[in-house]
Amino acid sequence: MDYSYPKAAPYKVKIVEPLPHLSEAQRQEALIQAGYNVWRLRDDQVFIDLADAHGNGAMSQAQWAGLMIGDEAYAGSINFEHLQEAAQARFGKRYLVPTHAGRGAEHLVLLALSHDGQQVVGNAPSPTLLRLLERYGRTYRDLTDAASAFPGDVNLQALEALLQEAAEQIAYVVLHAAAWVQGGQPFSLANARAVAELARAYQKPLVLDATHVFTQALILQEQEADLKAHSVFAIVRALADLADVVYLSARGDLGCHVGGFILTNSEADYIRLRSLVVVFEGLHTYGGLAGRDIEAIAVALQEVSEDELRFHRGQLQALGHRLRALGYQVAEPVGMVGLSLDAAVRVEGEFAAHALAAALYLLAGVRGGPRGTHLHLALPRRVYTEHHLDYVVAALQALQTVPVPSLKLVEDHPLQRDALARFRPEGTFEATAWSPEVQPEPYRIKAIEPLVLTTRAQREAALREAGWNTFLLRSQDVYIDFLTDSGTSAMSSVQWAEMMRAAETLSYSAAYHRFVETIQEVYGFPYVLPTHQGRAAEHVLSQVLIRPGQYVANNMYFTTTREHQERAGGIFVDVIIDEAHDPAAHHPFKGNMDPEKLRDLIRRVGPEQVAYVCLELNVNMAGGQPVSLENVRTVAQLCREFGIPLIFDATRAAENAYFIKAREPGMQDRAIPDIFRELMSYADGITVSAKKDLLVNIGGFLAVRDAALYRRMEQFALRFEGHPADGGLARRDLVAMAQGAREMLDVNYLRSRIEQVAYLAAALRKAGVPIVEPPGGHAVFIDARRFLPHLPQDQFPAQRLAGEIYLAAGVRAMERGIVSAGRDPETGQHKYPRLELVRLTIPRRVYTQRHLDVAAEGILDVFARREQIGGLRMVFEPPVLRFFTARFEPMA
Ligand code: P61
Repeated sequence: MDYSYPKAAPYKVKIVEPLPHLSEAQRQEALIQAGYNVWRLRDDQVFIDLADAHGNGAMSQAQWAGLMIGDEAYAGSINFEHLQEAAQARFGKRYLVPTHAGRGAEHLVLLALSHDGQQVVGNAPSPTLLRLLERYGRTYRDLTDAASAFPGDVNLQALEALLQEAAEQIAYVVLHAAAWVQGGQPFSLANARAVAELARAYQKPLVLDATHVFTQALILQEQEADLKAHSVFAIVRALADLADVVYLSARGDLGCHVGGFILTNSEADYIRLRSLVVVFEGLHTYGGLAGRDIEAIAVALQEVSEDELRFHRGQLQALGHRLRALGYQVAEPVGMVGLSLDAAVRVEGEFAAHALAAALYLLAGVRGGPRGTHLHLALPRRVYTEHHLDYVVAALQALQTVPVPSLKLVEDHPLQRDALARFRPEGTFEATAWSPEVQPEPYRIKAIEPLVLTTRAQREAALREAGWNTFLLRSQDVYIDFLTDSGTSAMSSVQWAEMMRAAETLSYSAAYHRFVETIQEVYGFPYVLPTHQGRAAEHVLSQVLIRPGQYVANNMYFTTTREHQERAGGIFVDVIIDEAHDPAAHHPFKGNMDPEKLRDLIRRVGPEQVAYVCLELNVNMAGGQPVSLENVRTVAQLCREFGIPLIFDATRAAENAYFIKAREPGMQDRAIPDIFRELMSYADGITVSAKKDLLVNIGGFLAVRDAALYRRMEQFALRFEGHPADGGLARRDLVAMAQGAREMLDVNYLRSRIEQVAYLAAALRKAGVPIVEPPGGHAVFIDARRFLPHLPQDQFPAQRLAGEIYLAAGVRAMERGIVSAGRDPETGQHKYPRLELVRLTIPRRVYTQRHLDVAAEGILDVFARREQIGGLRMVFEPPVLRFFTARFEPMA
């Protein structure tokens, strides 16, 4: 498949940041405090913030890593050298002067290149430059040719006339990539060339403000016929080559939070700039920036990607299009940084834009940026998802029927009226009690990880290399990774902050206590033993509780769970309801145990021969199917009746609790933590792989009610895991788990997680792809038996299908069928499970809806040519858990 890339974000989420949720009453209060000026709101009062994109982007993981390798030396740091190399490579200029921000660069250039009484000329300037000019008693001549096809062009006749008339009064000519009109507009390369020629003829330096030069180059590539074949970087270089001095704010296209720099090839200019930078900024090799920030800028320069620029631009254009369709007057063409709506169309009075912004905030918690007569909607880079933008559009739609009163100025700040003025409404902002249909993710993106796109030929080679086993693929060869939801979550900024705070000390550290106390509180068990992950907890539990020859009753099986039960000498028995084995059977709680099957087992072997009952919540192998609270009560009752311990595999218990709230009669009004606690109250002990529910990348634990049992487990774990106070984990992992245990019970988070799964399922179902119904909590399972009905099970249909999906779309899935089931230890034959499935597992908080669309499209591609797909032959088979490392070849 060839993507009309970038249909989906060319990155995935690495760190999320919780969004503040305020009630309408709280928003009303915040607005009053802010004098009805949304600029005066605190950002923790704003749900979705489109007021200003500058410096509000999400950095990449490599940039965050860069923050960690800041060389905090005063002079000549390694970070400075990195920045110099990166800037030289992009812009071809030799001398670099860092500055603390864009206005620092504007300031030094102004002082280096102009003197008293002189004028600066160019296209529409930044407000920061205008304020500086005013301070030095100098002026700006804005020669923007707004009527041109490129609204950032300079009017060449006007420039020539001015140079002819008063050359000595002109200090320099500046071109802003993103002229400050209509949300940032480009100039053409031809215009820049003509400006450069004029400047040269009159010996005036040409300065390029390159803050948005990469976006500008992208637009030129799209719109100038002779630039189509050129890369964005070649165009950037061509623009930079025209200029004597280049400067930028790193808060623009580079997506950094702070910083700027100036570049030149002129030694004389450099010497002038160097003697200014030490006065106003810092030393010439750090320019008022910490080494870490310099490093983040250097990384950004290296990482700039055309796909990302294109994706951001596409997001903005789509937003403009949708708002126009709603009847808003959106300035055309859409700007490089954002778009602007004419507020006068909706509201009366001089402060219409402020009034409209206040109404939008009150309605939906969305902040736009009122500037003059227009309301600007700027889109921070890589921060918001499609759902967030859907929500914004829905809010603006609802706003159209809300009456908006005019505002009256009650406190003026002439220098910065837009940002600082206070108002009083002439009328009332009425409460609307709007209930949006779109429920966006309750977090925004804090850090991203770039995605890798491959060609079909590369994927063919990679899959061959991996022996048609998706476990053996390198993640670098995978575009969208649906292998597992285990350890693949995006952690939150709060989890990271906790990790940084955790002290790595010996023995029962503060981190251990925080972890234990949180698990005690959330899960309600007095004794908690950390393990390095879930299977380690299963190892300990099985060894301590099972006497060889005893039975263990389970609801279906999980690979590692059964492995440990059998290694301990246990006899595995499946007592799940029959519906669970039928992918087409609809049952709201397909993970339920069949109490009759359980009772039969107990009757048959005797209660003392049942080591324990192991009840898995949101049964993984059945399709992520929940267990009802009612079923849990029944099973617990049975266990108590016969004195058999009841153990939960509580790995996905939070997600199970959500299904109970959503599906079980009488549960709709209960809070998730409440349901969760009741659920847990029926178990004598639990094993947990924290790599799922708890939103961490590593970790697990055991928790029990019985002190003596805990002692035995602790002794056993010491041998294999680590000190009982860390379970073989770093202390920081303990606090990340503790924080995750709180985040996992947030109903908004759970809803957005489980709706993602349902969304993918719906896309496949609509096209007729056979899936396990109803879709579960963590994955969509494709029924390979029905997808490839012509293949016998011993030709590994699910294994083949997982390979085909990877080939088609770069999407990695997992076989859950005959390969996973393994061989019968007695007969040595394949176990031939009834379910022959491919699992598309959705990591938590990592992908956006558009990624799911792209994945679905790839799967439909495979579905369309399913009849031509043949079987596989196993050419290598390891003795246990064979699915991890077995190898296959396509049959002739
Ligand atoms: C998974 F292919 N699950 O779903 P550990 N219980 C349950 C799990 O889902 C689980 C563990 C215990 C994985 C990882 C995985 O055959 C496989 O922390 C209900 O992974 O040790 C793990 O927890 C074990 C994938 C494990 C497999 C075994 O992707």
